[in-house]
Amino acid sequence: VAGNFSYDGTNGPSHWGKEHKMCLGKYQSPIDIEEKDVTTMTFPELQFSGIEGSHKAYMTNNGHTVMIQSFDSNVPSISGGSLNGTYVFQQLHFHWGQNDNLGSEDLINNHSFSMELHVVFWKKEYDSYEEAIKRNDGLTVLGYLYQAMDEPNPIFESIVQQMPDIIGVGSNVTISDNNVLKKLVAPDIASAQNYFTYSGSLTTPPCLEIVQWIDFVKPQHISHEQLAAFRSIQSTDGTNLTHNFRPVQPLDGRTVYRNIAGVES
Ligand code: B30
Ligand code: ZN
Repeated sequence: VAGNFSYDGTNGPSHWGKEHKMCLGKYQSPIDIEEKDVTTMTFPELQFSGIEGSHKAYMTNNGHTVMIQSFDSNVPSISGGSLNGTYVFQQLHFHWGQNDNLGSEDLINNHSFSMELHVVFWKKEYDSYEEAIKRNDGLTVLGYLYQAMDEPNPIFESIVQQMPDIIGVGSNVTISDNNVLKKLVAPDIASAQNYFTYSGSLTTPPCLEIVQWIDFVKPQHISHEQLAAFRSIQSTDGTNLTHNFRPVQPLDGRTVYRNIAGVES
């Protein structure tokens, strides 16, 4: 829990730049990805390690999202793709909206999805998260878009069932499902090479411009009811955290790439 930023009023996104100058920078996230403007590219295979097996994980209400971390020695990592080096899992968290028609941070062709999952990794070469965030290639974040539907997604069963335990800011609970991390970090190996990638920032203060974004093209799904559970947690100001997405920021000449998987060699 850091800072007193929020998503409305005098601490809302348009005011973040007063205390955090970098939020006014040129390479901010999220963005609207226009498919007609992307540059196709064949990157080396994006590789996931350490996702097999179970991971003890806990979830926290940090006042601005539901965050999941692991206290397991078997930590997921990723390499390949547009990345230079190996990146180690730090945490994952969610962004959602007041209703199911909005909530994702990144947009595709100006279309909002109902929720977005961010899986945050730091560059192993820098030895710790705290050191990595001082470097311009310190982090990579995987973005998964979720569309609300009638059908529940079994991945969210334990999270939704345990949500009442983290209503208060600062509260946390051990997640009963030890496979939740694996299922959220790499839900669909068949679609894992189909992504957009671009250079951007943290989407919350301090808005550091240190993130290689990897946004998967294929949306995942969640039920309307499961999504509603996320809106039940409290925010720093004591009201319900009904929404926590930052509006899109100017692309300002940046290139967004789309990976077109090559032939395996
Ligand atoms: S995001 O994926 O671009 N939304 C941070 C990491 C990823 C994103 C945004 C922010 C980050 O590291 N923030 C500062 C550290 N935070 C972690 C956090 O997620 O939430 C720790 C903290 O406060 O003390 Cu609030
Ligand atoms: Zn995020």
